[in-house]
Amino acid sequence: MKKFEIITKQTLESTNVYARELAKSGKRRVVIVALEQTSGKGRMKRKWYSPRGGLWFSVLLKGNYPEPQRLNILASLAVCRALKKAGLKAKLKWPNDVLVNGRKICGILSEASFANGLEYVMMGIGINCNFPVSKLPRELRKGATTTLEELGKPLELAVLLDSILKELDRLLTVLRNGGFSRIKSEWKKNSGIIGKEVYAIRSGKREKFIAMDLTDEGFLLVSKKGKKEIVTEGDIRIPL
Ligand code: BT5
Repeated sequence: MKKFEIITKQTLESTNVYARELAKSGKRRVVIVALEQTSGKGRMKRKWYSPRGGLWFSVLLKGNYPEPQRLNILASLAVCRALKKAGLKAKLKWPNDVLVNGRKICGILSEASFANGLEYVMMGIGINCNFPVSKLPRELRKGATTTLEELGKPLELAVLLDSILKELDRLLTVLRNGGFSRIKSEWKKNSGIIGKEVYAIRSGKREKFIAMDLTDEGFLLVSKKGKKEIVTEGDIRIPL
């Protein structure tokens, strides 16, 4: 694997914000890890709670890389593979979640800068690891889980990080060799939603569809009464 430079900080506002600063200073292949984030970011200006014990990091890449939507697919698959190796029954949920037993264990925020063409991309990955779910706000506890809750024992963050970076590197190579369809089919196998009913939640509106496929851009292809539609943003909920 081509090496990543790894920078670790005790506390950061957000590893994605810090990565953006590093991108300006010319770094090309860096991983920024924070032991705790004070203002972790989710999509659409949402908050990501990042207490001590979790694995909070951003992977910054400069060069010819795919756009954030495809990166979300790739990064979530890398996390899924690594969590499975750690003994967890990880599943994928479009666009950017990894779940265990139906609960969110990981969220991903991929971003890019297009100032002069594609300048850089980053994948911000947050995994709830060595803390009890009671460290999260009450309203999130039912829908969230941590490796500690699932495994009943702590796991080594450095080992998990290394395993994710290896999987990411492998998947980036597959992608460079034109293999997004292979990534898509592994993603679909691990998502369990294809062919099933899902709710798409966009701009506060909820609509029921059948999930059909992933598009080559990493969007979700759905259908309703035989009419196909591409979901490019928002959230997916799986009916109970
Ligand atoms: C995400 O957004 O899931 C993307 C999260 C990305 C976090 C990483 S950590 C490293 C890097 N640095 C950052 O600042 N961010 C990235 P979204 O799909 O919008 O989900 C956000 C929603 O998940 C929130 O509105 C809450 O409902 C819920 N949530 C917040 N913190 C959580 C946690 N620790 N575990 C589970 N759910 C959480």
